[in-house]
Amino acid sequence: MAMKVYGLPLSTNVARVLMCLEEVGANYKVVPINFLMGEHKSIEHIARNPFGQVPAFQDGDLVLFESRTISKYVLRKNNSKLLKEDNLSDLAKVDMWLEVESHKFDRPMSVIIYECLIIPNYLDGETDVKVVEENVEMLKKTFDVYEARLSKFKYLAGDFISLADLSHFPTAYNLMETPHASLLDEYPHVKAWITDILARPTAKKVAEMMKATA
Ligand code: GS8
Repeated sequence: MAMKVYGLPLSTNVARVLMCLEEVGANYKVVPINFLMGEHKSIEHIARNPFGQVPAFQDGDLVLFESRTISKYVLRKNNSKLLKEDNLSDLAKVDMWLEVESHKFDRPMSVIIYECLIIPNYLDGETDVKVVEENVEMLKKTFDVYEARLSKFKYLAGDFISLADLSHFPTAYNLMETPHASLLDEYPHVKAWITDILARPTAKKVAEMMKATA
């Protein structure tokens, strides 16, 4: 039976899961959840994700939420090498950089995306420039660390690609659509690493799905 992902691919947290499903060639189906109709707050959806958010995920009787947990489940189920589960220290590094992605990259980027893309394009409002500047400063501190790391290793956890890298894909893809994409010119190793991730066939496929639902 096909696994089900509830949410629209344009949501970065949904796209993260889709990327993993594509990486392992899984049989899956996207079940759209319409935010404008408030479907994410419906009783049916709250039963899948008690925070009333997307994604939610179903594989038979198993129902999960939290995109990074779902991603790990999908990769483990398919014995993917993207978690490095056969090597305890590599796996610890994958987990560590995945935490960094969640707290030090995704956090400022979510605000930047909301202010620069969602507010003007979907909510007919104005970007709060001060809030964006504060979050760009936060992002730069993260990129300083990434630049140093990626000047020594090809990928974040080491010289192997992992979920820690791929997990950046949806938000990095959106960064390129904001006026702050040029920030990457100050970070050549980070720019090359993001270019490499975005060039993966799975990233291109999910990017098309994101565009189609934007
Ligand atoms: C965050 C989910 C989330 O913020 C995860 O799955 O990784 N830590 C969780 N989802 C947003 C959509 S952005 O992709 C969402 O559902 N927002 C609607 C809301 O909070 O009401």
